[in-house]
Amino acid sequence: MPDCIFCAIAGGDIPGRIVHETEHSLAFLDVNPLAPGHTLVVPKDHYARLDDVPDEITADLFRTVDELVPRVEEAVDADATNVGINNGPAAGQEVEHVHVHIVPRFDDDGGNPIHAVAG
Ligand code: IU
Repeated sequence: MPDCIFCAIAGGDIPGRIVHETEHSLAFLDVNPLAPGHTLVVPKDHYARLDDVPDEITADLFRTVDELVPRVEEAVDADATNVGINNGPAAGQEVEHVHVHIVPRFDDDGGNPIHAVAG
């Protein structure tokens, strides 16, 4: 999709700090992290909303998230993670390319729930 920043990262047209890749999914560090290790997992192809994503790619996306959560926690010595999607502009989605946030959390970071994950 022209003018989509995550398509540009997935296509290698602009650099991203990529941490993992599968056939359908790409994981990279958020440029404006809410916490050290804040990672985004996206389908390589452009879909604006979660219900636009074909089932096979949704499965790959969430399998990738599931695999990455413990690795992200270990990498930054986190105690927990918030995992979330802002699905649609009214929910705070700023980049119109589906992305799952993995936000590391720490015992001493206040423990506030993240109701809307925003960068
Ligand atoms: P949101 O769920 O659409 O609100 O989150 C978008 C995220 O994408 C946000 O955390 C930004 O910091 C992040 N991001 C990025 O990592 N790289 C970019 O070039 C842009 C946004 I634009």
